Amino acid sequence: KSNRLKQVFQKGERPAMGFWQMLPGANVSRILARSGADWVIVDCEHGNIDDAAMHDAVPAIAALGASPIVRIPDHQPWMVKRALDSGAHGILVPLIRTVEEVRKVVSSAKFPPQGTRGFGSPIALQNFEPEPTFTEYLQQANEGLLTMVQIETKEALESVEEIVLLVDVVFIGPFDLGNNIGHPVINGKMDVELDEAIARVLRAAVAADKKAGIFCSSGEQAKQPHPSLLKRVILQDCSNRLVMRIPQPQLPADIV
Ligand code: 3PY
Repeated sequence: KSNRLKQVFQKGERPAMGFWQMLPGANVSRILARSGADWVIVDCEHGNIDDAAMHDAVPAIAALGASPIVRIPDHQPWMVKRALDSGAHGILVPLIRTVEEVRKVVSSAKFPPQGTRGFGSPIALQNFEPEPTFTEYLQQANEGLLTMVQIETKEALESVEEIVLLVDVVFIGPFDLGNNIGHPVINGKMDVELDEAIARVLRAAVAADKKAGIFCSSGEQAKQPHPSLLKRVILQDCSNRLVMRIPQPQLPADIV
């Protein structure tokens, strides 16, 4: 199926918006995918979603035209493989620390010669329309899949200018990033050090002409202009329904 998130990125006319699925069930996926989201994150890191539930959620989302993106629990190659074999249009990788980890993730997401991904699942192949030949599939999968890593550790922040060159999207986890640099989000408020850390991620994305994204905790938050992210970030409707916006990286003049 076409990768809607990638298309929104390619057009570049507006931020992409998505929801966060933390509860299992294909009907939960359908409700989220139907609500106009460009993408739905199937959260296998913190959500109550195991491997079988992921395999139910991903095709349900894709069938409704949104992009299923799996947040894998860790950066292990076998987790990348299982998420992509389920038909995900991309992966979101949490708690990245080093450039080497990112290289490994990207390599595990691509078939040879670009990477080291193993082939075996007919499911992912059938997700492409029209169904490609085997050779076409390998090429389309390598070109089409989105690699997204979270910048939410001190180490990743310090290497973000290098990391961003390797992936499609750098995605800020403000809660973990705040905790890991010693400036946690308190009552929804970010202090100046966290704000500057976020701005650094955006600067890196702008310089590399890549996409950046961030998680927001409320609809209100997404509507408010953020000193670093301008207006469009991510929002949460209620505890289990999050809307996320991946902005065109843009910086206010006083930060550039
Ligand atoms: C964070 O804010 O740390 C996240 O990863 C959002 O889930």
